[in-house]
Amino acid sequence: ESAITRPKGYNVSFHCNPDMEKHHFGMTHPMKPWRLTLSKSLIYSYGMSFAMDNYISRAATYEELASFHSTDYLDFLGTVLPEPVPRDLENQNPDLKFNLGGSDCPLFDGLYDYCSLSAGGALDAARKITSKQSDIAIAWGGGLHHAKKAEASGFCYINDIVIAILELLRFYPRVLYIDIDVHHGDGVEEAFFSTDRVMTVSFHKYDPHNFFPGTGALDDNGPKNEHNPGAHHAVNVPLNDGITDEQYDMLFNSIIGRIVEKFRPSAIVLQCGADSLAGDRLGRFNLQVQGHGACVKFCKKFGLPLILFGGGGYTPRNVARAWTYETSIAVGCQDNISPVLPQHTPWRDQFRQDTLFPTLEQILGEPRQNRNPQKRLQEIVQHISEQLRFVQA
Ligand code: ZL4
Ligand code: CA
Ligand code: ZN
Repeated sequence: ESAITRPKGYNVSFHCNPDMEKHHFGMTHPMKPWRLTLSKSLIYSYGMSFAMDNYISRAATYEELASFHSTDYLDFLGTVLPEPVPRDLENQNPDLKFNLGGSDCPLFDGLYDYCSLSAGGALDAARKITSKQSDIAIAWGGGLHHAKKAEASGFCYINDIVIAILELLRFYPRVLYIDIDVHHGDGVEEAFFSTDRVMTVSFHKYDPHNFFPGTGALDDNGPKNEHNPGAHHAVNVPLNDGITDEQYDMLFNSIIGRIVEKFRPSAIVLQCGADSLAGDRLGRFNLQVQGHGACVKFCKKFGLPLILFGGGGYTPRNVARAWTYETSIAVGCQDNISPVLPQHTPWRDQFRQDTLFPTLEQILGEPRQNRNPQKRLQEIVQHISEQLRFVQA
């Protein structure tokens, strides 16, 4: 831990709020805000807080939420109350208003506070970037990419990412959004579908009938009308079960490398959903902490203003490992931290193994079968290269 010092020549800020982490979606719901507490405790155990500017994020105001969301939706979100007897089975709610109250997006105590704290952290991160007080801003409580203008979806109620990007667009001509959550970043894609100032790129498991949300095909690239400025500005990387670190790294580097060259973004927003890790309760990939973190390393290399958001991640011990490693990459101490978890880490037994980098065998026993033939990955890169011929900075 003594090896952790402030990065030279740049600033990293870290945005969180313990009040957000105490909320509960329900006993057996996969989304556990407590994973943020576990992540933070590992990050602090490594001494990384001394290398960053640490902020308790505030709640976003109604007006800030309304920069993207409809006031009808916000007014309803602000007044609905959880039912006295929680209902779990989906078919028992015939008409959900704004998709609120089903099993994916339940109504729980303090829901509005939870949402405004997530968005507040994302906005604080964006403002540290635009005021040039930070070069990299981290908000692991953000990244809720499925929320729509007037609809909750897939555990997401308020789209903190869209709100943060709208803030960046007040200062920067072009923003690149990259999403490595195992699910398609549909809410962010839709929000910026008709503009050429935001390019959205999502890597995800794609199986239209069997995996949520079912969108994000390779040829879903924005409005089909060539006169719409958003045409060609949505990039989708549909993947299958079992993709490995090596394959993901090859894809990520060649696709993001080409995009940065062509689109010339002024800032990058990276959604680091940790459900793309091996062993995730909802995920299907074979990514390790190293492979997930390699995406953060690659993005940092461009030296552009960078925001790191969280997102999915349903096996809390692995979420905490990934976001800890990625925080270390942001501050540049990744080669100085011990791969053995610090002795004094709170809840150390939660981690099962005492390493930051468990092997696939340790995580899964038997790794998931890889259903991504190399030839298909080459076709994906080829399609995207051709798509980028239509993109100009
Ligand atoms: C659960 O155990 O695929 C919710 C959701 C609640 C508690 C008990 C209720 C049992 C898995 C998921 C009934 C659950 C039925 N509980 C859920 C089409 C579906 C309708 C809802 O990472 N049922 C919907 C959403 C996805 C669907 C993924 C990812 C978010 C993010 C960013 C969102 N929805 C089928 C499923 C459980 C539950 C167990 C669940 N829901 C798994 N996948 C979904 O991208 C944060
Ligand atoms: Ca994704
Ligand atoms: Zn996800």
